Amino acid sequence: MNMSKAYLGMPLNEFIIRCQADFDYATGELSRLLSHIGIAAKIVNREVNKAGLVDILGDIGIINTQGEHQQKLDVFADSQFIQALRACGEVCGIASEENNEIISFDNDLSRDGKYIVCIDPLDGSSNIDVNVSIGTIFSVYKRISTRGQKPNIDDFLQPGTAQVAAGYIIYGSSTMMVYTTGSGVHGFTLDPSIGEFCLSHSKIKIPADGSIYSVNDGNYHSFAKGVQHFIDYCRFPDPVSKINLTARYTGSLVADFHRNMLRGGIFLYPATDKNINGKLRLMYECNPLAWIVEEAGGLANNGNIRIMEIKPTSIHQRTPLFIGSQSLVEKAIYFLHNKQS
Ligand code: AHM
Ligand code: MG
Repeated sequence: MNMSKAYLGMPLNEFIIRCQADFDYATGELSRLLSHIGIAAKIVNREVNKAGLVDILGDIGIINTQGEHQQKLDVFADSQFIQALRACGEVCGIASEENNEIISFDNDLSRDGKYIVCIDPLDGSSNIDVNVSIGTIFSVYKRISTRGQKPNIDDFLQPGTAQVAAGYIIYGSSTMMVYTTGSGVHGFTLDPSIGEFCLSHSKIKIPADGSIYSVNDGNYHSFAKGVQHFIDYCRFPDPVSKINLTARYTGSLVADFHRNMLRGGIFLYPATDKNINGKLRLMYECNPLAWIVEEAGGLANNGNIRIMEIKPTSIHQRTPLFIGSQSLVEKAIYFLHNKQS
């Protein structure tokens, strides 16, 4: 199907249905699942937008599985996505950043569901209370276990290469949903006047090169030497090629990633003394963005292998991440391996 500019402005649900034939198994189940994610995203967006007006900002006094304080909006977003995915009937279970264990949906319809979902319902928690963009990141896999039964951990511990859909929602100056099912990356902007996500960015491609680097510079001294050399390279213009990189870092992965996707750049969260495996979670932060960036022509690597080839051993595992424009990720990997002293 030619997903040309002719589809610009088309509502998400209609676009998903029109593109259904692009899936290997066009039965409508994945389409329904994505539509339900879109509905939950609109509800979360509504709460995010009025967050300063109602009592939904702040910390609820509970530490989540990652040892981080849960914010009220985190918990709200988590319950909205759980509710939407349970209601759609295509999903038998989910893994969420906000819950220690996998959640199995124990009703007849869901038990028969073909898919599992890994989700970070509200990423960028430190930015929730200060009005900086935040996001949702999700990844969809076909279950391995038999339909009709409860899902098990093996359904979740699949490598990113097995994803059948991946996406993110950015609650920013406008709200966007960006996703791929393996036939390009498509972006939909929420039109608040009609309450619909409408196609605004068709077949997104990340520039092969870029001028932005996004890293928490405060961690510089606890990065490996190779990473420090790469950052030095980014900081100081190359006198020959006159490359002049710009630093941009919000502390919200989705916002940093989205900007770099559109403008060209690299986001890195390497291992640090405190987080020896990096900070970001493989299953619901790195894998979905890795597939999106590769589908858009970029790269995602942990310093040694493609993010999507990592064989997961636990649902909340972390990994170093180097993601973005091809030339910059290749350059970072080169520095990692060749500039260790
Ligand atoms: P969260 O899932 O608790 O929000 O943490 C993930 C966030 C990412 O959005 C962001 O890239 C990173 O943590 C920022 O971490 P740091 O504050 O260490 O730079
Ligand atoms: Mg997160």
